[in-house]
Amino acid sequence: MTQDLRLAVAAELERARARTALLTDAVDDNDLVRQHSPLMSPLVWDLAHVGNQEELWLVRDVGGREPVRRDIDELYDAFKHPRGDRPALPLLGPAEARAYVGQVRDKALDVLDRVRLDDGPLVADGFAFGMIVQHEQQHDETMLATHQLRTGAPVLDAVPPPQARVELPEEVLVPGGAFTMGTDTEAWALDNERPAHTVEVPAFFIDAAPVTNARYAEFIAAGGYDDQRWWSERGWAHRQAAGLTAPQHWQRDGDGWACTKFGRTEKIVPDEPVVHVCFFEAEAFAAWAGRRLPTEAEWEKAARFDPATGRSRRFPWGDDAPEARHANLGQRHLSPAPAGAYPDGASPLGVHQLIGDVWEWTSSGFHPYPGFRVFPYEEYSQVFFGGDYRVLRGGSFGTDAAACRGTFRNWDHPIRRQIFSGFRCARDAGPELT
Ligand code: AVJ
Ligand code: FE
Repeated sequence: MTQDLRLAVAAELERARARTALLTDAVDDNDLVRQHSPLMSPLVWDLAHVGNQEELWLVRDVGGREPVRRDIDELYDAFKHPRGDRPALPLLGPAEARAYVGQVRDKALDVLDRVRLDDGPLVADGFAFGMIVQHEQQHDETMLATHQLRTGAPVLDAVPPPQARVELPEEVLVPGGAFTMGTDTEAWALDNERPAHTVEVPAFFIDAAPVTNARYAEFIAAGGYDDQRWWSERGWAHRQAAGLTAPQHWQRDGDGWACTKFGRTEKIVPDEPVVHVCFFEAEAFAAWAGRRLPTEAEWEKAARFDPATGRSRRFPWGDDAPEARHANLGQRHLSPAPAGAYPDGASPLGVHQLIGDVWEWTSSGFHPYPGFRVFPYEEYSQVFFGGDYRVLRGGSFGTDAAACRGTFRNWDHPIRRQIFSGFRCARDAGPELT
């Protein structure tokens, strides 16, 4: 590894830690150890878990060093204790957890200084460090979702997202034909994004932007939540059992709607993407609108396919790393941005806001690509393949650029909506356009 790469890795580790500190220093100790929802860990668990993963991979595995704490691995193993049980565990307290992650970080930086970065696939291109950066950023997004579920006075601040700058068409035609899905060249891509492979995708139309609050409110006003026709069998059963009537965090406000964002209640912004809907709600909206959700392959083709060259790009706008003008990422804003706010991030075909704003539900389950190889551990992806999950793509306003790219795959249960989840619709183009 070159000195430049070492410096870049250290900067990414530091950036992730600054965000972790912001999310955990914003609340008092009582709020750190409390459970804000049975779906979430106490924030203090995420904090020490981030340090424990860093210790396991960077300090012990890459560095070959002695454990910082050999007694706590089990407490912070996500597979040993479901989130709902974590508050009752003998967890490190706030001060202990902060001291622990600091000690681990000091050792990890020392390992980074001394490691030979050409010493095998785990460290090639700084992969193990990149994996740990992404892991911390993913937990930071999870902690941000916990903040959204927290009650009480607001503690997070951010400037509002940019306004719409362009008018968008309803939908865009993506021509039929083969494209390259997944990657062999993205240095920090996780195992489930590999390998690159060719997929035949017939022509389809896809929304130019995610479905907005205004459109979603029309679905509600049209009685969409009470009309079984639009819902799958499982979706309807869940709608009934959970009593769903609107996205999470929405409340009636006169004859309109308000929503609460991180402790502040405001009128819904009509042209912002709808957020906090589950897969079943997305599916029902699409059926009501005479559309369907895109498959994962369709989403990735819309995001990466360059019709001029036939090649797949890293991002909709090209191969350059995300900048603030491209996409609403990284918790710079505490909200998705209105449709048309990021013309610089559009794909060559004119599909907007694929990256950032809201995670987008696709109709696809979570499966390995042909030729998949576990790397470096089964518990990241392999154990989830074929489970009751749907793939989400593109990242949200709470996703950091380090954990977001055109190939990045997220997944969750179809009933979940505490994540920053929205969607866009698609439809078949028909043979005459293929
Ligand atoms: C890929 C976002 C589903 O948060 O459960 C964090 C990422 N894996 N620690 C999750 C992850 C292990 C994962 N998701
Ligand atoms: Fe984790």
